[in-house]
Amino acid sequence: MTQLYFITGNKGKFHEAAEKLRPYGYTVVQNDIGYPEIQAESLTDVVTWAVSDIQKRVNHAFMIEDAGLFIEPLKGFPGVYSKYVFFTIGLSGILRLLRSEENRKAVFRSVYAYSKPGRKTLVVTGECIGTIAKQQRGGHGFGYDPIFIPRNEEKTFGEMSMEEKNQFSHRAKALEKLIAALNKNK
Ligand code: ITT
Repeated sequence: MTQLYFITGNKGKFHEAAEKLRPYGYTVVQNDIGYPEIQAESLTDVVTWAVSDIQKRVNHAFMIEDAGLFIEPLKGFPGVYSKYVFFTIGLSGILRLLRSEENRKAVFRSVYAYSKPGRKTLVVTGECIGTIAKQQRGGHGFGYDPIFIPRNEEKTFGEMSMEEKNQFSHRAKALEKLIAALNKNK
């Protein structure tokens, strides 16, 4: 088993990544050392900047992720502000903003960066298209999971097991690309 250090303070993200990567022969180790997140317009800018900051303090391989929910009728909000919005207005605040809105299209995005001393940093992305539910449903997962229904599904992510969510989530897609890139760069 190869160890992969995942620098994150989010247990939900860590558990999903650990479960997704286990069958590929990777053991994911959570490392919660924290890092500054700049205010930027894209998730990729946030991870790229964070990688250069972490590289000054960490001298082994690591990966980080920035993720967010982009809601079409809200012009992409909360997007890069997903964490702040989750802890302020929360899911009920988002549902209130969409109360009289027919268009409920949204997309979850995930960007992973993998850094190894002496190697070029790998950056991969994953997306999951779907809609925002009329109300919160389900107690699984974390964050916005109870209000997000992936395309072609009836259940919210909150009503799915981790195994189910991991078949097609934004995080799962990004991690599949990361595995492919790591195998190619071995
Ligand atoms: P880090 O320490 O890894 O930065 P974080 O909680 O700040 O953890 P992100 O910035 O990547 O994570 O994500 C922003 C927010 O988006 C996060 O707090 C969640 O509320 C939400 N989020 C991210 N991925 C999600 C998912 O798969 N399901 C539901 N909500 C998610």
